[in-house]
Amino acid sequence: MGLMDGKRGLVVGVANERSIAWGIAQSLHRDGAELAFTYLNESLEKRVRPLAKSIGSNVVLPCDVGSDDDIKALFQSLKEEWGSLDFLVHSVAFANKDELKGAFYNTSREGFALAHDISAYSLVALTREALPLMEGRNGSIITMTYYGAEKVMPNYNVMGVAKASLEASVRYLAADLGPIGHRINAISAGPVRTLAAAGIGDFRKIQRVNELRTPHGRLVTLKEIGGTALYLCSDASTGMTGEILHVDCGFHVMSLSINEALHMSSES
Ligand code: NAD
Ligand code: 0WE
Repeated sequence: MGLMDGKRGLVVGVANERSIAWGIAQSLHRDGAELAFTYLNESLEKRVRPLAKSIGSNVVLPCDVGSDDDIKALFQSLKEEWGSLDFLVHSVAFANKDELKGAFYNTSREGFALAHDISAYSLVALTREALPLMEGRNGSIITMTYYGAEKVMPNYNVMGVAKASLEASVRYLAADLGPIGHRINAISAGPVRTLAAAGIGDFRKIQRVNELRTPHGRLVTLKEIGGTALYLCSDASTGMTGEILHVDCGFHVMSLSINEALHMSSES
């Protein structure tokens, strides 16, 4: 008996075994969900297919979320394969690497549009195309966000602005989806060393500051993010929509690090 028995869902955003989307997929699978996956390009297909197979899934489809044609073809294939859908996991973000450092005002018009297109608009487009398959099934949609949407995070720059757009999109989509029985929520995760994070210069420092500032005194795990995703995709969370849940070991409730504050008072 699992929370997700009899439910089918699409997971968008697995690149490798360290992807947050893969952590989420494992949690959903453990509780009985049947999963389909997408991959961005052929080199990632080689990574995603074996991962999908390892949890008994052979529905693995291409999709660049920057392409309306890809998104339409994806849901056409899913319609033929399954006919219906109970949940959707959106775990995709992209900005030009050279705009994830330096001054935010140096963001180019194209870079700003690209970050918003791939990281925020894609949720709107995927939601729209998923709706016909979710009809009458009280579906659940989740997406991944980050604290840089709420507060300035050095170097996160245009991604922070795109995440703010993503979070507002969750609220507007929640209002659209409520009357037809579906829900949408976001998980705001603490820093995890994934492929997307590996491209960031000071990522180690960011993780260290998080360890020191969180009440837990450690970083969040993929399993913990997966557990929250399981809750949000399951009927355990039917009273919740439009919400942003922080799965960050409590980082966002702290102002100063307690360790730091104690250290200072002992010196005075
Ligand atoms: P990841 O690199 O494993 O996943 C990012 C995914 O986005 C990859 O699978 C990549 O193929 C996909 N992608 C990029 N451009 C795409 C496109 N045009 N079409 C389709 N797919 C595309 O890294 P991750 O850290 O697991 O990132 C997943 C999500 O989690 C992102 O939204 C990210 O912003 C968010 N997030 C990450 C962290 C972190 O510290 N790693 C923290 C909070 C939120
Ligand atoms: O959302 C993210 C990462 C998103 C991301 C990462 C990359 C790296 C490679 C988007 N686009 C790209 N483009 C690339 O070419 N995170 C929450 C992880 C992250 O990224 C940061 C962070 C944190 C945390 C960037 C700067 C500062 C902190």
